Amino acid sequence: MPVDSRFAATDTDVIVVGAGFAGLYLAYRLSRAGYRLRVLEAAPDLGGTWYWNRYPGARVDVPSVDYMYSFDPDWQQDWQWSEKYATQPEILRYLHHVADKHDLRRHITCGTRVEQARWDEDNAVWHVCTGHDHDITARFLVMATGCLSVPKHVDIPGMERFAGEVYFTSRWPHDPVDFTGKRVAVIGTGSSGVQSIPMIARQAGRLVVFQRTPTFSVPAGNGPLPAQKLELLATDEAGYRQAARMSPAGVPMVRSQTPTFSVPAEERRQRYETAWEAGELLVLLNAFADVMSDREANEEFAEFIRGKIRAVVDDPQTASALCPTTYPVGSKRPCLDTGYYATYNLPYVRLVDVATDPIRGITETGIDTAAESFEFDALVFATGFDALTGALAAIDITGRDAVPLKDDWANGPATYLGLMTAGFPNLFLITGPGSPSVLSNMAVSIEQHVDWVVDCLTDLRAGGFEVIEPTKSAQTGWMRHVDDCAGMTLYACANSWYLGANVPGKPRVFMPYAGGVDFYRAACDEVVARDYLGFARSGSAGVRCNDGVVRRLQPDVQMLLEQMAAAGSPPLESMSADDARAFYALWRSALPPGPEVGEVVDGVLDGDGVELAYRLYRPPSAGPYPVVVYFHGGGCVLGDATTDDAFCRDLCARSDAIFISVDYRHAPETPFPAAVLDGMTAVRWAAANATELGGDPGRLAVCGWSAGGNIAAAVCQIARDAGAPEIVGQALVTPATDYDFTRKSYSDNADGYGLTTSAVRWLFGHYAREADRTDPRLAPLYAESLAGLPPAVVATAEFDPVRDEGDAYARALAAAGVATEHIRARGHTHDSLTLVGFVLSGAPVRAEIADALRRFLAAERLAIH
Ligand code: N01
Repeated sequence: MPVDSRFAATDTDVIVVGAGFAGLYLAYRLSRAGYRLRVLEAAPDLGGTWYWNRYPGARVDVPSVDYMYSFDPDWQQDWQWSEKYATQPEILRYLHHVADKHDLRRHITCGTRVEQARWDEDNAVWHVCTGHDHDITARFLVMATGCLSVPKHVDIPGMERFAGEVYFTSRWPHDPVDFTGKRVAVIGTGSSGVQSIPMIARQAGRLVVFQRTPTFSVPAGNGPLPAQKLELLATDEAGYRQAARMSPAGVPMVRSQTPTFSVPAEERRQRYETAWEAGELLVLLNAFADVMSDREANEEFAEFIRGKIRAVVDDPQTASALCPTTYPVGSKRPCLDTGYYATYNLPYVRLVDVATDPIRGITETGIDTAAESFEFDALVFATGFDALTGALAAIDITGRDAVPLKDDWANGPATYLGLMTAGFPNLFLITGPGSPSVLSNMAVSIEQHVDWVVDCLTDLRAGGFEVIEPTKSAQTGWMRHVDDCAGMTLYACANSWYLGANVPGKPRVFMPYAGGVDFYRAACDEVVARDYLGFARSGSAGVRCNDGVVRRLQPDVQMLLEQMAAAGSPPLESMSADDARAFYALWRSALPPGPEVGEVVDGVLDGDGVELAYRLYRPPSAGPYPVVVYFHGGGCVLGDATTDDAFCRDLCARSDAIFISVDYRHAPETPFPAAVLDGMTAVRWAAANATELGGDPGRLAVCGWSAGGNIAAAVCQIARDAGAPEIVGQALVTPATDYDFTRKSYSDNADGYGLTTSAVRWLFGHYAREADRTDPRLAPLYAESLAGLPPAVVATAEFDPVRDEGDAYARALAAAGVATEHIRARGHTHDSLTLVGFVLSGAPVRAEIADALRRFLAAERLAIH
């Protein structure tokens, strides 16, 4: 069933480059969907990475039962893995078995390297040139070229001089290599080195390992297939596979929600032990929620692993050299090993730390380092790959207007969903940069991509389209989201191949999608459900461009909103004020606790005959401190002095100031202006009692979130007009400043982002009357003048109903000559900045707010003293 086309006829409908795991599944799906296809493979046989990487010890590092196709549910009848982690020959046999069983070989041409691919705009076809056929045309080109398929060029001088045997783990000979009694060097200690070194040591007479960067490696605990997994599969295989698809990394697993330091040291140690004993990389990095995001948490875990290394390796100097200390665990891909560290206890195995004794060059007989000359019979290079983009760059691909892909990606790859790239119509990438790929179980990610691509071709055909291409803005938005995901992690802290840092001259860009397989899949599905959002399509049906950005929220904010939507919380406005308070208090108390501070004291302040409860946070440093009076959020209806606990702790620790969170009176019992009057009472009390509280009376600021921001702004105006107390700075976080419901943000962000417009109306209705609307104590934006107010930092959030009034207040302050820093928090919601420990992407914004407070408070100190 060829594609119905008004465009030029083509030799075939689809050309697939590569006959590895992805190419085989493409052949299966495309042939079943009725496409004419050709799979072109450079190697003499199918298998991709498993064809080439046949070095001794080569194994999968995801459990075998997870690393297989799920489209064929018959595996229990016709395929059984022999071990928890299968060897390369077994995996290759499996791929041959799949190809034979589903008659896929007839689509594959082996020994055929694709050298060039050119998009022909006039005829809407790809011209593909190979070493053999000069030109094959196809409507669609799918790159199933693998993420780790092009070996990195070895940049050690003298390579050509060595007279002995030379091997590359990524291009291992098919005939057995016998190292018996030989002097062997292995260069490189990534996964390939770690797997092959113990095997080579079994034969070699002498083995020297040249290590540039030590790795974190976990004992695989290889052996029989894990009984628990087998049982789950036997009971409900479909459910098991679905759980893998909806998991963070492609193996059924629940994302840890527990921050490391939220549990005592002994429990942490036990959890580390359990993760270690599991012998699974994905389990390891899921020991705690923040292993990959919090430097301190990561360091504790890294030290646990270093302890394991030191416990195995006898020689303390070698053990120390094998312990990674220069990058966080997980930021370079960890390894799974069998007896790796113990190998260094063998008397004829030696480690040379290239970091301290660099390789000068390769000689005719061996390797010279700065300090020593070594003689070898064989050199083994386990030096890695030009990852993720290497295989694409190896082909001369030119797109629209004859632009080469290499030039287009000169500053790093840019894709939409990791599936396509703007300017290159009908070119699909399987597990391309910008998708989870190497951070996930490749089998699951490959299947998802192949399914998406083939379903897309089917949808194009059904819709009368021939050509599809992402829009620039969709792609830019996606890449920003990819960056946002990576930005919440520690991945940038290592010189890894994830970043291209292993290849000299390669742009340093974090390439995979770090948000997780589950969230990634949701984005891909959403794009389709929204009629191919972010794509332009054309064909006999005409041209349809559905421009748009699929992910504009910060990734963790998106996850939180999805979780909340799934939990189905009732809307505030459906509750009584009391019920809403109880509900709100429960939700805020479930938040992670926030950082440690020096001291937390609950008290009651007595000012002007009004008693107000407060919670005081003192920094851990030595005082006296500046003092910040804080007003909590909750629309002047909900919340109390404790409901913003984590946020106050965070700001206290960051700004090194005392924070006093005040429990002002709430509506509807005591409506406007009670909250503002209480705010003034609290500020006067703090100014009068600063010294007794350990504070510095000359350095007083206010801060508030949401309705608390409104109070803080109003208090500054009242204090200015009264001439006292002196307030030296104001930090307003997503403040309400005029409750003008006609503003655009009230309609743009009416629903779906936590705080809804109807909830703001409900809160406003409890707090104030329409007649109060222009009172500056309710609507500080209505003040006659904003001149003379303390310097301000105003943080507004993109997806917040009250965004526009916060923006307007920041502009008005600046226009009135008030020193104003306006932070527009991209991808944030009304409350996400306050969700410390939950919304990591809020941390940089909180840091900016705290920095501003520090400056306000420090400047005042200089002026006074
Ligand atoms: O490659 P690598 P790999 N002088 O880049 C060193 C997958 N895989 O083939 O870290 C001296 O990790 C380099 O040092 P440094 C898996 O995803 C999976 O081992 O750059 N040393 C590093 O130690 C894996 O992560 C399995 O400082 C030099 C090593 O060589 C990925 O493939 C098995 C050097 C390269 O390590 C890549 O693993 C194998 C030089 N000039 C691979 N140049 C499974 O288990 C480089 N190095 C499924």
